[in-house]
Amino acid sequence: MDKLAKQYVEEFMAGIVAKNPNEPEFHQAVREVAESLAPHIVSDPVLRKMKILERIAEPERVIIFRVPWVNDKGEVEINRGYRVQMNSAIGPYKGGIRFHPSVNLSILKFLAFEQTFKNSLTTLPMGGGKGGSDFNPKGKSDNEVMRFCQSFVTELSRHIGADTDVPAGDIGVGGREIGFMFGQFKRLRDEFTGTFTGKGLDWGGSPLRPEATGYGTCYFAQEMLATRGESFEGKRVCISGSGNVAQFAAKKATELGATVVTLSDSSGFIYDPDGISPEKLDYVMMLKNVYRGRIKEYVERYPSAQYFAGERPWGIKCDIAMPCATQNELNGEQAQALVDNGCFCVAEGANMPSTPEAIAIFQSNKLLYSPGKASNAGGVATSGLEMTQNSMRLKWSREEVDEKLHSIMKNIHEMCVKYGTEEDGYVNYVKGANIGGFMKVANAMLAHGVV
Ligand code: NDP
Ligand code: 2IT
Repeated sequence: MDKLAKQYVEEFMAGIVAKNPNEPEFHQAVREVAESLAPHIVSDPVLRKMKILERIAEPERVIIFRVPWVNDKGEVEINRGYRVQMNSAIGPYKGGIRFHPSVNLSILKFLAFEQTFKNSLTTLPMGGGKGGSDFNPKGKSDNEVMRFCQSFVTELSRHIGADTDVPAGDIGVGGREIGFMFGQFKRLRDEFTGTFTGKGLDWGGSPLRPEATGYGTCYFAQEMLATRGESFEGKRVCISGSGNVAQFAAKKATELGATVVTLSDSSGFIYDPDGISPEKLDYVMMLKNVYRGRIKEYVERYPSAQYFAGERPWGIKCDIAMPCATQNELNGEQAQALVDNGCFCVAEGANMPSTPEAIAIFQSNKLLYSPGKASNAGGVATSGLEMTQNSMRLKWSREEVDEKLHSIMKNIHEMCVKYGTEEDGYVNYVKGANIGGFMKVANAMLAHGVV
């Protein structure tokens, strides 16, 4: 980066940090984008004068609200609810809802910021948003989760709508929670519209939405691998997480001929040197989705596997790594361990799972490395397809949706190659995704005037 661009980044970030104190995840996400875009912005007087990036980094609206509910013991509990409506330049706010005790404004602002670029990359008309609560669904009964969701949506319903803001799932929010939220929303509004995505197949959901993030991440990885004449066939894959994204990434990677050897949760990871076969993965899905158990139970069922408490899977030898759990779950040291063990491709299923130090190591070693906003965009893209089906009041087949998802992931890859190819031919997918995602939003904002 030249001196002018560097100076722009530092001045811009000083403003962001001053205005948004104590929000490290938000600073991290914004800095990465600013570094990619700076050379472009300093050479474009219109972008600079119209303060496009400055405006993108300021949420259009943030809603914070009390979520009171009554637990099974009859006690009153109080959580905090949020919706960050980041950017609506190219479509209604769109993005998931996260229920996790760690949820705070910094995390939701980073996610909503990333979502704005990701949604633009899908080529579908969706703006960026994210919401959630510090509610912890772990150990809660279905009735408690329902009461919480009903209270959460009672307030959120004032701020969302099919043409305004369309929430979906994220960590701690899957089919069960979307069902409870949609049910309460429908009751309050007395309307049946596509205001949530990730709905059940019988009541407006899209085929393949549950699979879409994990499958899409594998489709994107396939495109990256193809640039080096490689594929998933015969490769060893380390996956972190064991939730929605991890499960379907494991399923597709296995279908494509790879051997998946790890899965994890926040307590530790399992290593199965024989590979997590389709039958074993069916067990994991039952364990996590129906019984809501812990991944360590895998080794009780399959004793040839090992469980490593309190550790992450990045020390296990693999060709391809797919972080699919949470932000900053892969640091510089772990990135170096992956590189030393011969890993040559990292496709992020989670949002911002690699720290800036880890990304620098992947890129300086010329790994195929894709940031979540490019490789995990299949989830929100299929949410966009769900919105389209809802508007048309019809349902496409699984095959039709899969074909569209596939072509969207290919398109995003092409966009990354177009904007991210460096002089030596190395594709910097971070730069490609940031510039590619920015262009459409910036052009729309320029057209709309100062709003
Ligand atoms: P789930 O709630 O289904 O699963 C989350 C998984 O990650 C669980 O295994 C969970 O373990 C683990 N995890 C969560 N928090 C932490 C933590 N702090 N440290 C270690 N492990 C953790 O969520 P998803 O699979 O939907 O989401 C995973 C990632 O993918 C997130 O980054 C999300 O933003 C991103 N994403 C999700 C999309 C979707 O469509 N669902 C779309 C695009 C991105 P435990 O059970 O112990 O908490
Ligand atoms: O991070 C994400 O892209 C999601 N959690 C999915 C958002 C969506 O609206 O489907």
